[in-house]
Amino acid sequence: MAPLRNIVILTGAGISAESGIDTFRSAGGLWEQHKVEDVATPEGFARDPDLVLRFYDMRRAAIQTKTPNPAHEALAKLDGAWGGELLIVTQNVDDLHERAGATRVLHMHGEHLNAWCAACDARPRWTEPLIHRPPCPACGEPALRPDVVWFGEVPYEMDRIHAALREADLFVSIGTSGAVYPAAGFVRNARSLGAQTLELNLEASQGSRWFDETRLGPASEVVPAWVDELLGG
Ligand code: BV8
Repeated sequence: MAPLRNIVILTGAGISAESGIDTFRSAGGLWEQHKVEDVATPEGFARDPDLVLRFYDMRRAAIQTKTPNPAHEALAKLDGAWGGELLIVTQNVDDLHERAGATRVLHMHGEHLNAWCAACDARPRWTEPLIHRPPCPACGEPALRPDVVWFGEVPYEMDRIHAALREADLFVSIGTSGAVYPAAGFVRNARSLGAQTLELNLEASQGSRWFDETRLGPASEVVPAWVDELLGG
């Protein structure tokens, strides 16, 4: 087996669950409280922008009260120690990977702590509410929206993701249900390109059959154990 040098890690809401951030599809999860088409689509935003801005204002405020958990910390440790290529591709819009110290992180669905100006395309760092339509710091227009990828919109940096998948010896998926594309298709891309595939999740996911190995358990336990194993701890 080729020496293991290049790793791509896909993370989802499950890695932040133990930090107290709601997942989407679990009981009482975000999609039970809100209709996806109303709060996470461009059409929903056009129909009722206040509903959408309040939804993201609530989540943006909430993540700033949360802290990274041992799963985020373990990936940050791996990021600091791994000499080969490593890319953490997260579907999450929280900043817990970075707050744990990880640097090789790509937010394919955007970030809560950025706003996006529909008038001048600026993406200012943003920690405050958007409901009262604050002016864009770059152009002054009251045209800021959450810098997140809604359903029907193209995810960010797909070329960089596919380039990393092409080089990957190992593809690892952590805390995701495999319900949302194109992220849910990465395991099959990686597999067809010859990578080993490993899933770390609380329960089997919609894509479990595509993985060479699945380890079940809470991320705060299975991720540190896997990282220590990899680093030969
Ligand atoms: C696009 C940002 C074109 C906003 C999000 C093909 C087939 C069918 C449909 C489609 C298709 N292609 C496209 C679609 C349409 C759509 C889609 O996939 N629909 C689904 C619902 C069928 N996709 C799109 O619209 C995408 N855009 O396709 O553009 C294109 C494509 C490619 C190239 C060019 C153009 C855009 C999708 C992005 C939407 N935005 N988020 C926001 O956050 O509000 S998606 C959002 O939901 C998240 O980012 C994430 O991606 C998804 C939620 O999934 P998970 O993170 O997995 O969370 P979930 O709750 O589902 O599961 C949690 C898991 O964790 C569970 O398995 C659980 O067991 C586990 N867990 C829980 N606790 C723990 C744990 N694991 C470990 N430890 C624990 N403690």
